[in-house]
Amino acid sequence: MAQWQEVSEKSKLHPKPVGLVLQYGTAGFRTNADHLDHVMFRMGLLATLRSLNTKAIIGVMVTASHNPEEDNGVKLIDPMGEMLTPAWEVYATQLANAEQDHLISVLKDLARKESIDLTNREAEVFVGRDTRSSSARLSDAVLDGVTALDGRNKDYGLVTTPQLHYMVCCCNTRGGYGKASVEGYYSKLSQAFIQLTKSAPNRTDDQKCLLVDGANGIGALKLREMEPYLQGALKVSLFCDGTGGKLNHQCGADFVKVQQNSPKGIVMKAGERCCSFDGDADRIVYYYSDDHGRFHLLDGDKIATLISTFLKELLTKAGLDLKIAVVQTAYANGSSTRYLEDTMKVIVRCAKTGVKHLHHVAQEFDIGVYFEANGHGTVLFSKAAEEKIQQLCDDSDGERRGAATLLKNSVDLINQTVGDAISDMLLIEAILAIKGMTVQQWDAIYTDLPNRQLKVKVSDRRVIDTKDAERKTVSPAGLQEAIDRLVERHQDGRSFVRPSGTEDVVRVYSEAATQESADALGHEVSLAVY
Ligand code: NG1
Ligand code: ZN
Repeated sequence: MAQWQEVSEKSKLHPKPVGLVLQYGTAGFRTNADHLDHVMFRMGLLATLRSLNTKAIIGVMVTASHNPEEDNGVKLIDPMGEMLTPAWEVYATQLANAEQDHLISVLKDLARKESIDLTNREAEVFVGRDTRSSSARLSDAVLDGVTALDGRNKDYGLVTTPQLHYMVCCCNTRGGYGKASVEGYYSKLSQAFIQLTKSAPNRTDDQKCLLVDGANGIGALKLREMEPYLQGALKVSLFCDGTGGKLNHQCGADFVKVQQNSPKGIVMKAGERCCSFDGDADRIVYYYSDDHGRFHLLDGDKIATLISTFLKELLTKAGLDLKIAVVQTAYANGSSTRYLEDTMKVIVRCAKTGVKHLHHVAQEFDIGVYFEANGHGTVLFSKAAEEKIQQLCDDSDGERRGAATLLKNSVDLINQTVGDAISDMLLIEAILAIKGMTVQQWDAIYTDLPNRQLKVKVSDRRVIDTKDAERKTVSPAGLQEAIDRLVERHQDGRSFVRPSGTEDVVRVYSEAATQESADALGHEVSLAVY
């Protein structure tokens, strides 16, 4: 078939380094940008086949998120804006690792297995990229892959990861989710934010101010673009905006979360509300410095607590009987889980690391609030929940209608396709405004247990196998028993280890009653892993 010949010819322009093996992990493919040209071309091919398979538009985002500038990566977006389905992650890995001579047979195999009609010319792929210097040429390689299989493409250029998820979802739901353009995204979110903050008429100018660290990446660019749409309802002071510093270097959500410190060079006044995006703006963390100059982090767990409390209170006021749950991972601070279960009385579930796992669990509820501790998360509303909220807006009055309207505006403000730093930030700002809460009051809802995250380099991280949403190890033999013995020696101790899905390391997490104890436990467990 001529088509295969064309693919074969074009693939020679994107040769695979012999022997290079990569895996489609929790965040797609991610490695040094110099090793990714063939992967990008092949992901263009794969997205085209997935589009034919689903008869819908598929997204391809070129980004390595919080990784260093030298890295890059790629992830595919399925029709409703969600992460690529697991069976196709396997195909992605097979395709990326096929040596040049085997590429066509791997593709043919895939097409046969999935009964893909290759005579169909209806495939369409949306492509977006972050601000890395390698991203433009790598996204061109994706486009080459799409055209090699006669797919149509739309290149959105520089967009945040969640913006591309939003576009894919908008088009596949035929406008039902919003207008599929960056302007459509800005308008939808801004309108919802402005409506929500109208319920907080006494906001002072001080309360409207927010310091935002854009990680020197795409989030900074897009937030600046969005500002006029917000019509002064939020006053952003943007730093790490990409004009001077290097992407993710000593700034950004991952740096702040892991270092438990503010971005380098930022001057914070005591009590000032600050937040950091990551390199593709799908994560956010908040923080402030107190009167003694002490740094306080409000991570994904604190965000999930604030949002779920707000939504639960509105459900009560609206008299809506909807089942709300919070989905966390093993990295969630023990204090947050205890607070949510014991004080807030909401259902809490634990999922494996990687938002696709959390997303899946959240879909089981009327309202599923999911956040990784690192600040990656969103809220999902079931169709039935959205309909009930809409109905109440139309049919009720007084306090019930007021609460239903706030719920409706929250639904519109939230990017339900994936964690979104801009959307999460606006929701948090609106909640704080409506509740008249300072960042300190939000922080005081519960006190985090001191914790530590460490990385251990081992010769093969895959020897570590886990169960119980990664909270226990099953192999190598004896490791879990060793961790249990170490944990017992620390008050409020908890620790677990798991192989990273994005880096060649084993991650060690520990928490305990004091920082010294959490650090010591982390160190002891690292030695047990090594
Ligand atoms: P790995 O490298 O598998 O731990 C990291 C984050 C995840 C997720 C992915 C994708 C931690 C501990 N892990 O995964 O939560 O965000 O990157 O970006 O933060
Ligand atoms: Zn990210």
